[in-house]
Amino acid sequence: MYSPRFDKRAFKHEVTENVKTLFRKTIEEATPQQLYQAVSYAVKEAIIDDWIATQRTYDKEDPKMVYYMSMEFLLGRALGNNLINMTAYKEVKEALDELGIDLNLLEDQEPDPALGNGGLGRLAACFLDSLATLGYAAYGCGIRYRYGMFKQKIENGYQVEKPDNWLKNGNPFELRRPEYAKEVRFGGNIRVEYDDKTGKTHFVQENYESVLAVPYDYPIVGYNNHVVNTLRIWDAEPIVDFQLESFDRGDYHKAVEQQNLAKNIVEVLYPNDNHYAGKELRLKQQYFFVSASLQAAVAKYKRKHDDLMKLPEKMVIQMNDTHPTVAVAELMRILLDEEDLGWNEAWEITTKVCAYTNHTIMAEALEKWPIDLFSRLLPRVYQIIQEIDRRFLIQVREQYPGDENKVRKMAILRDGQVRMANMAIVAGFSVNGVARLHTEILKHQELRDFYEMMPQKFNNKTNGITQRRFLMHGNPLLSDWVTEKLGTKDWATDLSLMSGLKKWADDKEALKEFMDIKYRNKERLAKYILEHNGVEVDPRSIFDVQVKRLHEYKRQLLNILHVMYLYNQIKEHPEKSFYPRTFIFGAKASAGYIRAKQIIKLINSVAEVVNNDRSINGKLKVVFIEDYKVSNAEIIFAAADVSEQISTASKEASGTGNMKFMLNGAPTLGTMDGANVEIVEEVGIENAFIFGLSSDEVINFENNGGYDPYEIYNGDPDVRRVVEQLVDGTYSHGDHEMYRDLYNSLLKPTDGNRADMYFILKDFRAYAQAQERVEAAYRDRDRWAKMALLNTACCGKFSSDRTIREYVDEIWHLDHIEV
Ligand code: 26Q
Repeated sequence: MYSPRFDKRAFKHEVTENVKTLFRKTIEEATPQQLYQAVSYAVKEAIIDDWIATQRTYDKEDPKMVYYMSMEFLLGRALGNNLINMTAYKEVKEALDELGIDLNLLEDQEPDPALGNGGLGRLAACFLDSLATLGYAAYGCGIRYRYGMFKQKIENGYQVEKPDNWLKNGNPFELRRPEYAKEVRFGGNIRVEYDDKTGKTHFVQENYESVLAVPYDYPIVGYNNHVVNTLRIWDAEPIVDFQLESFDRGDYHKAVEQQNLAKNIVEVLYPNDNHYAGKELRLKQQYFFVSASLQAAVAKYKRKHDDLMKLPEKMVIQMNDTHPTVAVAELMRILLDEEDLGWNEAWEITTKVCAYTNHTIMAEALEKWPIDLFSRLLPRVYQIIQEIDRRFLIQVREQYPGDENKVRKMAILRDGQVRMANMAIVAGFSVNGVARLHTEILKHQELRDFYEMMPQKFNNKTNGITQRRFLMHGNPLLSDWVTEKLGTKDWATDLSLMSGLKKWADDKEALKEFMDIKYRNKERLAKYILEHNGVEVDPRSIFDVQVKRLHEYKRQLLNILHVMYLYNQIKEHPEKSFYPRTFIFGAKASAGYIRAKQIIKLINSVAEVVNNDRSINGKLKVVFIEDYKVSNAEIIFAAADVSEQISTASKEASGTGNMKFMLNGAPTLGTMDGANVEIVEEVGIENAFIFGLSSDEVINFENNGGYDPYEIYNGDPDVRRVVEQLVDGTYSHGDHEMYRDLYNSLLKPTDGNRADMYFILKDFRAYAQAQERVEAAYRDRDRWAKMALLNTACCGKFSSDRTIREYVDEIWHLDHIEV
């Protein structure tokens, strides 16, 4: 078993001491924030010993390591999660109780480190948790943004973005490591030097600007195994000391510029989710952390080894989407220019080290950098990309003589752009999608030419989530119940054991306990909603939840149009029985995504009308939860009855929220998209509510110019009615223009897009019918309880532990370690 981490008395003493030395206060005098800090430092104390021991083990055993490179790590709060993974949560809670401190209140003092947008960033965080838990050597590599994802306020129904100054009270868990700082260079020109003696050519970057990348290390605590891995996020500092050097030399301008460059680079996370923005600063961010991370990785390797050809035996780089794919060319640069290898050697190493994960097929998310911008900022890296492209196209022409169409589609450099995905595929030894359907679409549609040329690179790794955060921490009641019913806590590291719950699926008593827990979690969420939104919701109503980033393809608009339809029904047929429902939304819209913001406003407008209509007796409530983030997500998943996963089929690469709902016993109401397909496969279609066009049907329509929404509009009076209500003032205090753009988007081609691009009207009737099936199922309490329980029981596949095992076995080939 586990050695006790916390001697209760010593821990209490330490907390008391910390409050004294940090704040010169007693426990009674300290503010909750100060207590949070004091407790966190005491917890960090305990982590540090394991951290040191883990790193010492790595030093000794020299295992192969994965560098998970990502622009985003959406970690969520550390304190509670660290205690869970140290298996010390309950003891610490007790110890604090004895000091008169409520651990939950302290946890709420911690700002969510929100260094990510949504799915891709949270996936990276789940992967780090699983890597540490399974005992693999891993580094997360990223950026220490001064401002993470913005905080969302809703003012007058509109989203307002507020800066997220998450570091303002310091960060107890991080460690600054100035001794590992690296210089990163931008711009200037490349001088070619020929060395007569060696016959070698050297490429020297001149007139560049540079910054100092300074790493901050963040402990990643494995579950119950003393492994502590590292997330290394980079801060930028000016390289020239402003006062003493440049200023005195009169080079004032350059000094100011470098100061600004350093400040700007890590200032803020781009809040775009699934959308490319060709901003120079974004490219600077990418190169900044990639270059620093690679310099550090190669230096680390060289401390122990001198044969660079064997680098692939000790490290693998996983590129989280195309955002860090400049790593390909940067590694080449380091090997060619700094390590003096020849092209063939450098290429052999690079192509054995780099692997790429694709997270989207949406055209607007593909990174294509203008060549002039790219080559100006990264002149040497650009030269290298030219050479990679040149050699690759020779191969294409060899394999497909005369097929210039292939060349056009597969080139890395084309039409004045650098296509990052193409570079990642050409250089990577592995290309993976994130759910089976998504990978199939990549192979046979989007990346077909590449798949035909190099099928061996393509593979699928269906996403997963960590049950430690999303069940043990987020849903302690259900967590304890599962442990009791299974007679073991081993599901914490082996989620397939959940299938043992199936035997309770017809046990009345067990089902009642299960639903009682759901009810208590709904009460907890109702309290949160009352405190944060001032709206009262009834925990006996069906909690129907859609929480995720706001995007047209995710179809929050379909959901709210359906709410408008239900409201019409209730008003028109007050005599008809209607099971009370609460529709809960949570979503941030990218700051510049106007239409997404209109949808948020619409949801809030519908909420205002519906929630204040006394005539419907509270049968329908609509709630928009402000500032959806990891910490409130944990509470929301635990309380959900219905999981809305209604993206236009083929558009959602995987989804991971869908898995978190399933884990917490909420059946999926969704399309056959992303990982929903595999969820249904695990739980059985009778335990989900599936509707709508298939991905093949969607793709077919798309290839044939779409469909005619007027067919539906004219043929279905219920649809026509809600669409008209967008412009008749019902939800806009008589303003007919407020939602005109949404109205137009459904019926007319706009900005070169097809009408109803996301098939909202086309799928509306099928969605409404699926919602009717939800209501019927919910009325039958036993049937519903069984369905809900079976969702929890069948979620085993969706642990990120399973995903990581697959990455390790099929891509990374890491050595297992024990501390
Ligand atoms: C790109 C260029 C410039 C600025 C921003 C971006 C950018 C940022 C974030 C592009 C895309 C993203 C995020 C994508 C994302 O979260 N994708 C989701 O990844 C999940 C994990 O694999 C999947 O489950 C989701 O289906 C997918 O949408």
